[in-house]
Amino acid sequence: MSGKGISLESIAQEFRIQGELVSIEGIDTGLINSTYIASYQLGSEQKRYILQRINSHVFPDPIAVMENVAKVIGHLKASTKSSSSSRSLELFPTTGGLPYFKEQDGSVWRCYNFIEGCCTYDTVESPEQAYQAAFAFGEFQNKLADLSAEDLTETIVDFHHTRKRFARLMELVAADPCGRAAEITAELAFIKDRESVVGRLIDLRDTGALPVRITHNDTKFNNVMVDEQSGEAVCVIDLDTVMPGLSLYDFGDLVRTSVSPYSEEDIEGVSVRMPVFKALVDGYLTACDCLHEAEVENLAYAGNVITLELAIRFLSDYLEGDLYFKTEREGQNLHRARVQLELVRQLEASEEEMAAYVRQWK
Ligand code: GN1
Ligand code: MG
Repeated sequence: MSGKGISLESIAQEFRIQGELVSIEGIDTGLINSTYIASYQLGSEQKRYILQRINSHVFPDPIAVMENVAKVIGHLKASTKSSSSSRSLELFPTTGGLPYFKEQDGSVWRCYNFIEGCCTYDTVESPEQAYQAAFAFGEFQNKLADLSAEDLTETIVDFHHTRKRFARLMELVAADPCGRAAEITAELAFIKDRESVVGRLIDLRDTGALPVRITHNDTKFNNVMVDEQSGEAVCVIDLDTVMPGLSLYDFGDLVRTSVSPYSEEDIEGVSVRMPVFKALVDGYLTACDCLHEAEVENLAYAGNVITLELAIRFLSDYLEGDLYFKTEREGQNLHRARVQLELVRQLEASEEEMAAYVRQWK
């Protein structure tokens, strides 16, 4: 069973896939959606597909999500700008021709190709890997530069509005719905000291200095498929949050998830590896030539803003009773927030050096 309604097998049958369904197994990936691998036999060949149920608590309008995803995939395919890879993410429609299947209970499912011979990594192991990932996201941004921000729906309103995320945290501290606010005094003081940072990018957007583009909005390092043999980035995945946004949040999230040698769950050894940061700038700017001056100027600060934002989001979820991010144990969101705040500290210490490197590019 899918957990709620009809069986996984029946859901798989809704999609236009050739061959005989052999197996479906759940995989543990991401903090939001439920993901399965469906294997099909076609002649002597086995092919795999990704089936996903969209989390409707996080995405209140999953159909708009799928319309956005389908538009972006179509645009990437039609782009005349050259591609570094021939493999890409594809959506398989339903037998009725839709890019999603809606179950009777309202759950929305979609089906992607499984990109064989590739994998994702949670942490960056070398500057070359960082370059590859940044190149892939830079290329993605470049190809979407001629898509109008009005063409896509803002599926999570104010997703990267760091100032509003900050305000929401303050509300939650005041309301303290789960009686946890007393545990976060130190974290809260640290965040309040950085109130000026939360508006840094949003204010530049509001004055028109930063353009609103179609962006990815979830550019974690592990959202890049990497060829297992060559180590080259093959394509960007997890397009759920493609919508109007700022390129700097995308670059920043790449910094957040790449510069430190450890994952989001590990607080020991959080640090900023400058060679990795430099490789991110090189990869991104080599692939993406559409950025405005104010976007390039702020590349060194973007990581800091979104890392603070993630700390705020993890803390807010902790105060609300862990309703948003998947957790396996109590206190996990608080722990994740602490990891992010440690990274903020480290990024602040490296800010001058990062800015000096970016200036060389201008
Ligand atoms: C969520 O589940 P995943 O890994 O795709 C979240 C991101 C966070 C990330 C932190 C829609 O992404 O914003 O940066 O967790 N996605 C959404 O790991 O909220
Ligand atoms: Mg995601």
